[in-house]
Amino acid sequence: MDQHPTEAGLPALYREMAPHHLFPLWEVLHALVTPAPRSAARPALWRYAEARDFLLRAGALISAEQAERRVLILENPALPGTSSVTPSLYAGLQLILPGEVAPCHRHAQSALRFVMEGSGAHTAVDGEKAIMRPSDLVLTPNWQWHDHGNGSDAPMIWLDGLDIPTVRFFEASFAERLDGPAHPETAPPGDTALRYGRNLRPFRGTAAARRPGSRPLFHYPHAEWSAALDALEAADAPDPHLGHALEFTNPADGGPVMPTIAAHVRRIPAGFTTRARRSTDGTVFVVVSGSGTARVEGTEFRLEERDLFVVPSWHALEIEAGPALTLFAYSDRAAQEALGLWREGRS
Ligand code: GTQ
Repeated sequence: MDQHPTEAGLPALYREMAPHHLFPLWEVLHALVTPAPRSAARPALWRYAEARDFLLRAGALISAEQAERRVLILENPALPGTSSVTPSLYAGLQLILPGEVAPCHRHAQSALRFVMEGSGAHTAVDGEKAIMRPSDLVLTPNWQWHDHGNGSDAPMIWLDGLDIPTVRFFEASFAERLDGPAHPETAPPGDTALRYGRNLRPFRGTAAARRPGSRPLFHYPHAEWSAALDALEAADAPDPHLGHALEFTNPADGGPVMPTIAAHVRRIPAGFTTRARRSTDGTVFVVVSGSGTARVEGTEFRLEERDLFVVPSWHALEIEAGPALTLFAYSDRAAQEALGLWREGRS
């Protein structure tokens, strides 16, 4: 007896069901539940000098105030029209010219800033300025008021890393503008680091609770993280897959800097080549210093200082340093770990 029912009637059944918004899983199951990640994104590199040129041209045509945020989006070439660098993350280069202000707002999206160029402009978070220097990391966690200003005499450019596509996916976006360009000052610059930057957090119900106890810090200066990386390099052999790597943490819980975004720095010693490593968190990299080559699943990028590149989920990455390479990186690893999804593979 034939155990298999005839499949001849299926196309007709599909045609009849489709207007009722009903579809057969068995036709798509293996594309939905894949044995390993198949990223929709593609590896891509942006030369800083090229992007900077376009950004400065925009600076001559629109003010930071007019634009609200004068930013060029780094869009993944395989995700056109999505303003996404990976399916979950956004990247942009923001320019603030001397004397300009980017007005105060807050939103559900979490943001980090990594300074590419210039010194002395600020991001104010809930009314406290972080004075930004090259390669500093500054956070604006979700729903915290923030404005930017440039009191220096040179253009400031930083990388914006946000979870815009993640918030869009969850359909959870809220945003509002503050009346007036800037939040009133609530504390002098550096106040937060002095109070809570030494493994302390605000004690709830006291005057110290000006910052949220669960996420008190927002400024991770280059001087501090690079000293830590230097010490690590002097003391240890490099990890074969990562070189020397340190993650930025939230001192309140030792976890990633924000609920959706994790950030770290790496040092690949001169002449060292890392072994191939994959991870499920598509990652945006900035070349802080040095030069070398990144091989991303067959695509090769020559890396020069301040270039930016993206490695999609589960793409094997090998990095070869010429002179020692220092990299900054951010990804959605924080969200993936919270959801029990994050994995890596080392070969
Ligand atoms: O500085 O608040 O690149 O809200 C995109 C959205 C920057 C910001 C971006 C934003 C910001």
